[in-house]
Amino acid sequence: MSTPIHEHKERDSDDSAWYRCTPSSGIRIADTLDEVKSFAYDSFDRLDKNNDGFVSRQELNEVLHDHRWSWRDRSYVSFLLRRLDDIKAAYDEEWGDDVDGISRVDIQEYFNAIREKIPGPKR
Ligand SMILES: [Ca+2]
Repeated sequence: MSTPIHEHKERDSDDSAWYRCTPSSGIRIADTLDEVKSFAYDSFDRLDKNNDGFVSRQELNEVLHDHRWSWRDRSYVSFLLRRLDDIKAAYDEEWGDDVDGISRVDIQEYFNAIREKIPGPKR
């Protein structure tokens, strides 16, 4: 685990500055979404600390305040936290109402759906 050399202020990682930078560019927003999706997928096992198959609000909040994660990683986590309700509703697991968290399937369904709404070239 590396030691952060320079930390942005908490406000920066907790807010959507990087997202606001791309107000009109569908292509760049699409790239950002792809980055968040890749992060959520690649880091799922690390985010799901109790290995129940869901990344819960609490687990995301812990990462958000864990400075061993880079500010960029935490900005992705912040993105996921703000959209947690939307993401977990993307796919109905039969026990979905009981779990305040998102599964890999939720992530896949959510980003597939949101990607359809963004103008710009599809890959
Ligand atoms: Ca979990």
